[in-house]
Amino acid sequence: MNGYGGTLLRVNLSSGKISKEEISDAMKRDYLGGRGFAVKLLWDEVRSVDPLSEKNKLIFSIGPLSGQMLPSAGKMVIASRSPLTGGYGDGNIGTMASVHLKKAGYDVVVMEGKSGKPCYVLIEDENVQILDATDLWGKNSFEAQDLLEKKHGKNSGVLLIGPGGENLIRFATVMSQRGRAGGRPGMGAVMGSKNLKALVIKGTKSVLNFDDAKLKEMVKKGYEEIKGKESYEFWMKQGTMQAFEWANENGCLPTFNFREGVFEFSKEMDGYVLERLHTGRKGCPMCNMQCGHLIKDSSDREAELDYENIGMLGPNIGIRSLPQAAALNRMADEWGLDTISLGSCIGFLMEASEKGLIPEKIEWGDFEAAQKLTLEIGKGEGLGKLVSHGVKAAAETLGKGSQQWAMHVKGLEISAYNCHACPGMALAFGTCSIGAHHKDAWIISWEIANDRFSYDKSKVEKLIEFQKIRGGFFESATVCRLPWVEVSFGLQWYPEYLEAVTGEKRTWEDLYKTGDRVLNLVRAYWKREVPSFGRTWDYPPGRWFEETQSHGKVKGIKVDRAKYEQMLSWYYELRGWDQNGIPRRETLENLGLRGVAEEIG
Ligand code: PTT
Ligand code: SF4
Repeated sequence: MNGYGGTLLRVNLSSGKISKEEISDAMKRDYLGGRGFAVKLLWDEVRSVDPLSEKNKLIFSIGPLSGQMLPSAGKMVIASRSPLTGGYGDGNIGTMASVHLKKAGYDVVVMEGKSGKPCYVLIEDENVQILDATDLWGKNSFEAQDLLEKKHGKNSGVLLIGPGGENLIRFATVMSQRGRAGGRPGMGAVMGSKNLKALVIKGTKSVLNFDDAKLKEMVKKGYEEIKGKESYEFWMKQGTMQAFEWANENGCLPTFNFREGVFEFSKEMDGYVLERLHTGRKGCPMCNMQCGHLIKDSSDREAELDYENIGMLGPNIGIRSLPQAAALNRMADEWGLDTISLGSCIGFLMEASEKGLIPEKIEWGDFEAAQKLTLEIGKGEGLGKLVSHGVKAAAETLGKGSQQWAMHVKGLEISAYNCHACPGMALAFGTCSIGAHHKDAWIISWEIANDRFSYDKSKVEKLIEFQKIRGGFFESATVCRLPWVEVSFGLQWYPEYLEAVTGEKRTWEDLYKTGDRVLNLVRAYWKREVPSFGRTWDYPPGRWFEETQSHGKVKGIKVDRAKYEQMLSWYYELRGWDQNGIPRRETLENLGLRGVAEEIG
């Protein structure tokens, strides 16, 4: 099938063996790419392994649209069995490595085993080498990127870890291009456990598409459509930071470890402040709506901002200065730590201190303390050790009721949306494939604009529709979803792009079915790998059920547990899962997953 590199590359870091396999058309048709390829490989090859042992595998995969010259297509999925959650984990990173991987002729790289010493892998088309990385080990992700670019060229695709990944911090991410991060559920730690500092890719071949002329014409129209959208201008000014003011107004801005949803000082650090401090913009390849906004942080260093980062490293820990939150963001990028989990861990420690559960005094908003904690977390030392496995594990260690306000689902810390008064988004976090991430369904903006307080079945149906598009399609086609989400770029373009690239005609109904296959296989993977997995894993933390915010427009409101239960039951019914949340045999069989049904049956 056209549009793919067509080859899976396997690198065994224990034995040094490098091998290549053809990817079948059936695999391409059934799983599309990215997340689809990753979960199929994990299902087939990674069972009952310690996520940080050499038996785990780390998968880098792209889809038919990734790396192509079309809107926002420079994305790549990085997946593995997660050391943070124990289940399926992945992330989606924007990187030149996506373009180079496609041009080198590969769709998937599977990293296996463990190198005896620090190494990096260099892929130059057919030529693949495992090289010494002793001099890179211990370097932060900016320094190591500089050194690798110096050696292999400024335009090479580089994926790498910072010291957080080397130190096996369970929410370490993979980094690229000084500020792109991917793989929230500890993909950086898996990379570190293999002694793999980096992957450098240089591809020079052209991609064989089915109809390049048609693709070119449609792509031109696509880019024009994006630029012509009403919301484009404002997006270019604030990017994802436009959500800051909106979240605050609607009581969703995570504040003081998600205790509140309105931050008194939000005007000191929202998107308009960003506009005033703006020094430049960065982004992923092929994108004409780049969202990486740069400012000078409190140490006068350049930092790339996003709403999630600032929400979690600002109000969530009581910090009221944008340059200070940016400095923590920059530290997280250097250390290769996920900003969302980092903000949640610091918030957890601040609350523990306030409640007298730990002897250390750490005040909300104490920037120096937050910097110190970030370093300790990156090293896994001092108080950082308590949270280096995430807030779920920290609360299990600490006890004393802290489980109620350890803000995670399935062990993954919650992205920056407080849901005391957003039951649909609470369910989206509850049922996301990798734990509490907004990537599979950001229903919150629809929910607030439509019927915020309802617990109707129609809301559950809407949630599933979002999951099919976002978690199903975008993660497997492996292109950025933000053109659609943020400027309403037409979804109808994607089947057309796919046809021009692969030569296969697919409707959105077909793509939904592919997405369902992928999401059901992810669910089956959780069931197989985590013995206690079931309904109880699909609940957000007690804080949203038992506590309310003290001020703002949703003051006094909390998620109604009985109604959440009802929504969850409808969700399972609509998905074709039993009431313990496990896919039914006929659901799996209808998706061509009979063998999977037999294994988890
Ligand atoms: C993503 C998660 C997000 S989602 C953000 S900000 W966001 C955080 N960014 C981090 C960062 O930066 N540094 C850091 N050390 N940790 C970080 N952790 C957080 O990671 C990201 C963009 C964004 S910005 C979003 S919404 C969209 N996410 C997409 C997605 O998931 N799928 C998809 N097909 N397209 C997407 N487009 C957008 O990509 P994870 P990136 Mg990301 C500094 O990684 O694990 O998926 O978690 O990759 O290149 O940085 O792009 O307001
Ligand atoms: Fe990357 Fe942002 Fe563009 Fe998406 S919108 S491709 S995340 S720069």
